[in-house]
Amino acid sequence: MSKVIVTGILGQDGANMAEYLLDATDHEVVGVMRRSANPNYKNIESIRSHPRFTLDFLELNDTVSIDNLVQREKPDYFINFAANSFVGISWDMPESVMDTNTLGVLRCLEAIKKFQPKCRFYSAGSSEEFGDVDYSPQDIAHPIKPRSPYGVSKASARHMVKVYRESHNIYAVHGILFNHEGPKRGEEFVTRKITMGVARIKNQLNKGEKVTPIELGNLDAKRDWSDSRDFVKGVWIMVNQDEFRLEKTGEIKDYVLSSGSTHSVRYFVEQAFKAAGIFTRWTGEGLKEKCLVCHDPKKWYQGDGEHLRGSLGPVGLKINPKFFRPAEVDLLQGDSTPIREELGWKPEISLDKMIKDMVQWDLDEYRKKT
Ligand code: GDR
Repeated sequence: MSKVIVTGILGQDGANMAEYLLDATDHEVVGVMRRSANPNYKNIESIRSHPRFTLDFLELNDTVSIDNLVQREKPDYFINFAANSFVGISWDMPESVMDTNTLGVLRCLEAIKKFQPKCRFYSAGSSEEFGDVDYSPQDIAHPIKPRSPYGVSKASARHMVKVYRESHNIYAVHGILFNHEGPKRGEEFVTRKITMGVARIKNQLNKGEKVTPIELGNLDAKRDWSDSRDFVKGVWIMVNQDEFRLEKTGEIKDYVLSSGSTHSVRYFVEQAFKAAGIFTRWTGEGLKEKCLVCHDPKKWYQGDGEHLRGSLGPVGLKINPKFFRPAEVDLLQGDSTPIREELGWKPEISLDKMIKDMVQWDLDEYRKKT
């Protein structure tokens, strides 16, 4: 039995990783969180009292806390999902983002080097490292062209991991993960913001109440979305790639995880409303664009079925310029062929199934609250 440290345990990926390991392996899992005055344990409700699960603490900004954790727990694996993970906020606090996402990784690598050199390390990289992309789909060889302080922080961490792997012989991997979502997703990310808004609007329509629209920024951005529950399996394969590799090369490599398909934010909005049984119709352009919603689309048409009536259904979504970013990554689409062919990973949950799961989860949550 091995001991696996999973940082960021209260977040989506940390919680999914721990759930997966407790279910699929016999390893001990140490879930690691920051000390916080008001922690939210919702994502780990199902595993908190599991006999192979314990909670511990760490601050990525504090070398002493990382050194102590590694000395105390003596892990076989250290999977670091703790991060400042919201791209949008990274322009407002670039220094803190670099400190957590880049120096934090460096501090973990140093602690492993000093106290537990056989420990395997996973660093959570991002498609945001590709940024202003040159070609699609993006593979591991795509140039690093970040568009945000967040992207810079992850790209720097990637180089650091490589240096520690090559200079100090540490089994350290930096996975390039494209967007990954699910019911445990943080509420500030666009997918969860949409599915929570859809659940609210569904209830408002049902009760005949005034509809409060979802407010978003750029609807045309395209992302390669997958389900986090598929990705944590890929991460586990990456830190055990010597076991999974079909051809025994002895080489430790970084891999991309992605679905290979790309869709716009607008598509996600339409599918999320559809999953809740709500019809949508777009009107207006630019900042005036709106998405109308209703349960019965017949109300929207004249007799010939072509023209919108003067009085339209309620607005379910409108644009708010404050959600636009200073610089946008317009399109991401990943090429995960190497991990599929060399290590046998493949995703199992389709985008439409994931959207349905998220909407259903939020409808249930909304019902519990009201
Ligand atoms: P992203 O995820 O920046 O791709 O990073 P996010 O869900 O925040 O944005 C996706 C796209 O949606 C557009 N968008 C909005 N985004 C948010 N959050 N809120 C809005 O109101 C909104 N309106 C439009 C954004 O402009 C963007 O184009 C995620 C994070 O999980 C990173 O940590 C991770 O590394 C990458 O995915 C891969």
